[in-house]
Amino acid sequence: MSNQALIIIDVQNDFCPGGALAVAGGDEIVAPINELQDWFPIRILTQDWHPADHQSFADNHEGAAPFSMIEASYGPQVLWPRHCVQGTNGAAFHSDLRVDADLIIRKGFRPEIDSYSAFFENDHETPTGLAGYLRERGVDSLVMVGLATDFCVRFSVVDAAKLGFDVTLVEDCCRAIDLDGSLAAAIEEMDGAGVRRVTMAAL
Ligand code: VGL
Ligand code: ZN
Repeated sequence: MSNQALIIIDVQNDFCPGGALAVAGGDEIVAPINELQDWFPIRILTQDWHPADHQSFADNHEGAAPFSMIEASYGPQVLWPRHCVQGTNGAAFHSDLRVDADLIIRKGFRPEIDSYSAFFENDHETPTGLAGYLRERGVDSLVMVGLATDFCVRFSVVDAAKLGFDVTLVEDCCRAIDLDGSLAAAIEEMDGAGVRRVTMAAL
């Protein structure tokens, strides 16, 4: 189907076991995602891509613990362990991931603002350009997978639905961080936004 695209969120070393912000089982989704890539002519990868002085890093805030919260100019922001620093091995895609997508969209490169969503930065108004790219290519239906279900995947699928795309989340091709109930909140929000949640077998 030419109007459908597969969006693969942040399948990077730092989100896989052994990485700086490891998501349990993050590496388990690589093989199924590669299989899924055979089914879609249009594939897009996202890559979390932070400068060393990024404000989402706990170690850029004196005395702040990883996973604590700050109030950023655009609202609450989790302080993460330093991860996905531009050009490092941690920011690289998992070495087994098939990387021949049409587009790689990098996000989180502005020091003062985090970007979970593939569509908007965390102020919910600065666009990444992805929506325009998809529209110009005539894409209206998205199948989305990746890491982490309750952060970058959540914000990406919800934004996609709000932008009017038909959105399907393949849940067994995602893994979650699950910080303070964030997975349950993510599922509730995705359901409310009209996102279809399926397994790969049901696709
Ligand atoms: C992510 C936290 C910080 C993600 C990225 O890809 O879900 N989570 N940066
Ligand atoms: Zn990040």
